[in-house]
Amino acid sequence: MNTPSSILDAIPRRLHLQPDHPLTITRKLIESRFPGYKAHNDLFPIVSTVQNFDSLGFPTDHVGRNRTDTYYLNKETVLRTHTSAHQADTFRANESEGYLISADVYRRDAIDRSHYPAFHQMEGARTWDRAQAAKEGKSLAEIIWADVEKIPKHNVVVEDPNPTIHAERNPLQATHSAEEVEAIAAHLKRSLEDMVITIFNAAKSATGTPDTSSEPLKIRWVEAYFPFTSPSWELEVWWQGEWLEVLGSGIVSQPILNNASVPDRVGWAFGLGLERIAMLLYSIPDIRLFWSNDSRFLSQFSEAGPIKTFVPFSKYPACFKDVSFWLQAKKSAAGGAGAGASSSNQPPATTSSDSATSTIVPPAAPAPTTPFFHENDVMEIAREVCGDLVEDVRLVDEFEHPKTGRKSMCYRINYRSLERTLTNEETNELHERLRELLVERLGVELR
Ligand code: FA5
Ligand code: MG
Repeated sequence: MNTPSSILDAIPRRLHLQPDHPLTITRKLIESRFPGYKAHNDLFPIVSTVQNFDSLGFPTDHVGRNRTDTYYLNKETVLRTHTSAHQADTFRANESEGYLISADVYRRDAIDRSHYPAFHQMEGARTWDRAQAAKEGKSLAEIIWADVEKIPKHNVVVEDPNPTIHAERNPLQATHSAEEVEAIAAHLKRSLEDMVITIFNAAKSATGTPDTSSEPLKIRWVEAYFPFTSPSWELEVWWQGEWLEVLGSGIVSQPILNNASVPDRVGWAFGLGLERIAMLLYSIPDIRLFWSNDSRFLSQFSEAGPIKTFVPFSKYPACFKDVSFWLQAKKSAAGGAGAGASSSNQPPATTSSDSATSTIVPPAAPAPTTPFFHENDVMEIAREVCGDLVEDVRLVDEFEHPKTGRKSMCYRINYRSLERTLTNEETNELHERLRELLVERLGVELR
C-alpha cells in the first residue's frame, strides 16, 4: 500500500459527474461528438493489476507497474492509472460498436500546471466486425471508409508528417492489412480532430472576441508507443507557447479483442486527459483549480448557459525555494531509474511526456546495493507536505561528484496558493518540513 489519504479522499469527488462542473460540461460536449457510442461514466476506480496491466499486454517489468508510478492498495489491487483498465471488460461485453468511458484515474507523477496525481480520462473505442463485412460481401476497409465519410469535415491544417505505418517505429500487426489500418487510422484521426476543433471553436466563441484576434488552432499528430495499440499516435495542441499532449491512441492490439471473445472485431482506441481538454475550452490556467471548492471558481460554469472563458480571480504571488541534496550512496553502474523514467520516442518541446503507460525501455533494475531514487517520490512528499499549495516542482540542477561518484540533485519548489497570498512564515515552514521528510523518507543528505 503506497496510497496516501489525500489520494483516497479524491475518490468520492467524482468531478466528471458533478452538475455544472467544467469537467462534466467538457465530457458532455465531447460525448456529443460521438453519437451512438455507449457512454460509461460510473466504473469503480479500484481495479486489479490484471485489468490495469496484464489484460493490456504490459510486460511484467514495465515501469508503469512500479510503486514509484502507481498507487497500490495491495499487491494485486491498484487505483486505475488509466481508463484503458476497462478496455478488455468493455470489449467482452460487446454492447456497441463504439464506447466512451469517463473516469477518475490516479498516478504518482510530476507536479506542474498540467499534471495532477488524480485526474480524469475519457477512453473511446470503435470497432468493426470482419465477419459482418464478409456477409455483406464487402472488404472491411470499404466499410470503414464509408464510415469515415460520415464524420464532419474540417479545413484546419493538421501537422501529420509521419506515415501511418512505419516498419520499425510504428508497425502493422500481423493480422491486419495496411489497407485496413489506413482506413481505421483515418476514422480515428478525423473523429478526434473533429472533437478538438469543436472544443476550439467553442472556446473561441466563449471569449466573445472576433475570429481575427484569436490565435489559430495548431494541432499535430506524433508517433507514440503503447503496449496495447499498434500503430499508435498522440495528438498535441499548441497551448500557451508549448505543445500540450491531449491524448494517446492507436489500432487496438488484436490479442485484446481475441481474449475478450470478439476475435472478428478490429478497431481503434484513444485515451484523453479531460482536464487538458477543459483547460483548452475554458482557458483554465492550472489543473489544481478543478479540485477547488471556491465559489469564485465553481460559479463560473453552467451546463445551461453558453460556455464562457474562465476569468481568473487575482493571481496570488508565487514564491520559490530550492532544495539540494546528495543521493544516499555511491552510484553503481546499474544506476537505478534516475529522475523521470520518461519515454524515449517523444518529439522535443512537448510540455510533458505523459509516459506512464507508453515508456518503451524499462530502466535497468537497480543493483541491490544502490539506493533507489525516483523523482516521483519527491513529488509525493511535496504533495503530502504542501497539498495544493505547491504549483510546480522541477529539477534545476543535477551533477555527479567526479571523485566520489555521488549524485547531487537540486529541485525548485514553487509555492503558490490559488486562493490567497501565502505568508513568508508559512512557506518557510512548508519548506522546512519538506526538507525534513526528504531526509526521513529518501535517506538523502541535504547540502
Ligand atoms: C494513456 O493513459 C493511454 N491509456 C491512452 C490510450 C488509450 C492509448 C487507448 C491508446 C489507446 P497517457 O499516459 O499518455 O496514455 O495518458 C493519456 C492522457 O492523459 C495524456 O495525453 C494527458 O492528456 C493525460 N494525462 C496523463 N498524465 C496526466 C496527469 N498527471 N495529469 C493530468 N493529465 C494527465
Ligand atoms: Mg502520453
